[in-house]
Amino acid sequence: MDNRTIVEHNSQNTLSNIWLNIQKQWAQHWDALTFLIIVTAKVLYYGKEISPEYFNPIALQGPVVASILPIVAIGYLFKNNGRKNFFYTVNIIISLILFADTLYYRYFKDVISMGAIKDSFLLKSVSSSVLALIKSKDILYFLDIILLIPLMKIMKNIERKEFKFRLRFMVFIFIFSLGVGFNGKYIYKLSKEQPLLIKTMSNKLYLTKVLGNINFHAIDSYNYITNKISRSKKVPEARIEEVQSFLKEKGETKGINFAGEAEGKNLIVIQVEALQSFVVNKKINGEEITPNLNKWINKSMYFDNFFYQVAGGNTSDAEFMVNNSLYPAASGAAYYQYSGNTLNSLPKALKEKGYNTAAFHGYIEGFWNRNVMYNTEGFDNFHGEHSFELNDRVGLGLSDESFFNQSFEKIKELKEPFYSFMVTLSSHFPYEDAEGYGSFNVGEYENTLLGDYLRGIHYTDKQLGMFLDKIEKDGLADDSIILIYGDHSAIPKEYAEELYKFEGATNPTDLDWYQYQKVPMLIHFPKDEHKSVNNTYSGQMDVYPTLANLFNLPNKYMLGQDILNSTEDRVIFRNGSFTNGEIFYVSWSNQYYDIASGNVISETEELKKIKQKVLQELEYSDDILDYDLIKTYENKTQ
Ligand code: GP9
Ligand code: MN
Repeated sequence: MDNRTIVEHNSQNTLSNIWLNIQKQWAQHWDALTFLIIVTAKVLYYGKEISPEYFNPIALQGPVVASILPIVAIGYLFKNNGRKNFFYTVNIIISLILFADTLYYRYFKDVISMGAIKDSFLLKSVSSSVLALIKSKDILYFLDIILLIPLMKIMKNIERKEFKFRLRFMVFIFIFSLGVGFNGKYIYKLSKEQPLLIKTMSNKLYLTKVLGNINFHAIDSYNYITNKISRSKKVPEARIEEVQSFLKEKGETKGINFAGEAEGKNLIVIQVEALQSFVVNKKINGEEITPNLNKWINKSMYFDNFFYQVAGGNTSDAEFMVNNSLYPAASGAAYYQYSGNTLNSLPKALKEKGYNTAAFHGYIEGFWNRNVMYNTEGFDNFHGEHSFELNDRVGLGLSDESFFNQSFEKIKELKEPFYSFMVTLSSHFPYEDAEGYGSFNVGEYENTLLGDYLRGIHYTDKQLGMFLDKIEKDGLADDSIILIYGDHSAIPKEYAEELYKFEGATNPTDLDWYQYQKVPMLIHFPKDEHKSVNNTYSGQMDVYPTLANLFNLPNKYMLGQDILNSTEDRVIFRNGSFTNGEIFYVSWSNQYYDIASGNVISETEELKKIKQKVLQELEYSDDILDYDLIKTYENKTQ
């Protein structure tokens, strides 16, 4: 053999050695490898199904592989035969989950969560139309399961080494840590980019899009189980009674003003996205920002010291308070955390009186877990994105114009008396849809966030005005109580300077910040009766008790107060800040402000006591929700 032939021969040898080695390794780990490859492909395929327009296989690959690695690791705890069966079975389970999630997505544009499983009515609605939702391409989720059968037969004849448990355990530790480490990295990155997303689970679909289906279910199950565990401890009987007598005391102060005034009337509640008080009765270049709202304020009972009290659940917290008069969750969103609770919500109480109830919001049903929570709250119907024709888009989705027009038609179909709860969408942060909002000259505020907001809220005001005028013209306003309020802040704290400049506030303090956190609230009575301005310091927690008095509903489990019958100014915020109309306590700086002078004042014994009472009330609210106490109390009385 000459030298050249020797080199060729050697390299041929190395190549065939490598090839042999690959074959050996494949024979040894074929089940784990096929599982990893196939399941990754399926999860990615599902990702494309739910996000055809934004699907990014490269970005999603890392989180998906990382989420499968811990399962692969578990497989190595089994002996050869058991491992093969384990991977095959888990593959079937994951395929079924992906398939179910795909159908659920086609129906609800959301992912199945533990809450949705508990609230099985959601699954029922999907299963009733399941055939219509299946597409032939869905076979892709299951094709491999059939094709794997002959492969398993072939591989059965190829011998594999049986490793001792110690070695298998080491492999388990290695792969598991790898998976958890990478996963941790991805989840941490997301929690930095969107700090509240994982805690509030506001947008389950987005979470699934960026972390993959398996990670979503892992996080959702983790949240579900930890919540269950933390709430599984038995509440002492004494505490149950303490909270009950507190509630009783609150509920006993029955009002005489306007009592039962609205009984039998329809109720139309409109929650307006990011509507804040600082735009009311203001003009830019001689043009009113919210001419329609201003007009209706003059025809209604208007509350000009009304605050939003939302926390981590933002929009959904506003909905939660208005329909339940319980404080938002201490962390996360009540709409997600307490969706399995028994609640004594406004729609339920009205239902008891023979009302038909419906919620309207022209956006993805699963957002903020609405499709689960509206059922828990007892709404007969939820008209979400699916119920509307998406014929006009502004901002996040269906335009307020089209939303109001289509909702009007649906409301007219409702059997009276009814309660319709409407949540608008177009004036949503970052208010960038200048084209959709239409022309409104924001003058010197052009190219600022505030300017964009003013244009957005001007647009929404116009749509709101047209809707209200229609209701009036139609005669519906004569038989209805219309209540309108803003859900939360429009200008985030980072942009506070723009707001201060607009308001001409110099050297603003925390008190100023809070004073700009007011949102408009009005109650319109038929024939413009009771038009007035009420200056009581109040907030979203007080809507339900006020309506309870007007509609003669029982006030059993409410922590807010009836504004029309209370002389007490009182707003408690989730972070422990509060005001009684004279002083304002800011929890994050632990400072008290005198509202009249704007000065910081020192804590007195009396103020300290109020502060403690405030914290106690928040704790009571948490207990009611954490331990599902309304269910306990209701069971007791049965
Ligand atoms: C979308 C909407 C937005 O459904 O209600 O919620 P937000 O971001 O304002 O809390
Ligand atoms: Mn909102």
